[in-house]
Amino acid sequence: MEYRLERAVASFPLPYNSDGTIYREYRFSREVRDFCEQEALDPKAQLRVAKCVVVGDIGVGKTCLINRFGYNIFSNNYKATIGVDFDVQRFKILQLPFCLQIWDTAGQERFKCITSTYYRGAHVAVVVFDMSNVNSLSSAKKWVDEMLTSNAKIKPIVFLVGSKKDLVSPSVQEFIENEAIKVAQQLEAEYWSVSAQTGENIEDLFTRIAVLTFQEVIWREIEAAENEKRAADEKNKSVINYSDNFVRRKKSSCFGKSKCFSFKCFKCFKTSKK
Ligand SMILES: Nc1nc2c(ncn2[C@@H]2O[C@H](COP(=O)(O)OP(=O)(O)O)[C@@H](O)[C@H]2O)c(=O)[nH]1
Ligand SMILES: [Mg+2]
Repeated sequence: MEYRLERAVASFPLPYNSDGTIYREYRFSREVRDFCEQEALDPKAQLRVAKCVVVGDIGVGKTCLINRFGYNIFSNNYKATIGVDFDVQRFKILQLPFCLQIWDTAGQERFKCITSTYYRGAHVAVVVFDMSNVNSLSSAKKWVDEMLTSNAKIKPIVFLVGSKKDLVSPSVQEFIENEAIKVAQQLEAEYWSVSAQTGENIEDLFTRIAVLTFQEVIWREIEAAENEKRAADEKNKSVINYSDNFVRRKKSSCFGKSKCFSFKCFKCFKTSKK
């Protein structure tokens, strides 16, 4: 069993198929790079952790996928439940440490639905189907719908993953991929074909998941910082307006000249109202 401490991501990972994605950037944006550069200099910078949930029909290969990525192992004899809720994998992206919490269902999908606690706060969802069983692809929409109703606040990034690529011939693969890409487009998801048995595309898939999720987390922080700045600017502006008014009103004062009842005069207006 292999355990890797941290994966340093050197370059922006590409999608599996450019038609099967809605995420079309091919590099980190300048704002994200600048923000991360500043954060990397800050010794008190927080550790960023994102939640990744894995869903799909029973037996499609979710647990094998997670174990191949996390520990580089594959076994035909997994129990349905692995006993822990999630696994943590560490990355270093743009010089910042980043953790992906990868949640396995622990057998709940047996009952065709998963509790909302599982989905709560998920940044990314991996919807798995079995390329050797086309029926499991038709369940993908159901899993996405269930997740969105349970976790409606912010829509997570969605990956549609065809597993067991090693079991299908090239012609079946082509057919399934065309179908799956159409489904991915409907679901606004990104499509990948992988095999946990051979390990094909597993590292690339999770690196892509980590980078897109990291970028999303950073964008949310940039937005929050901008909103905070805007609110502070608004507050300052209202203080300035208030003091402006005061100066204007002060200027129209008669400075206590006798018998002044001018409504324009700040002091006398107050006096005449008494
Ligand atoms: N040939 C092949 N079999 C796989 C692959 N991934 C999973 N399996 C098999 O599919 C079965 C179900 O896998 P599992 O990960 O337990 O499915 P889960 O119920 O979705 O977690 C097991 O017998 C695995 O050995 C794969 O990539 N290739
Ligand atoms: Mg499982």
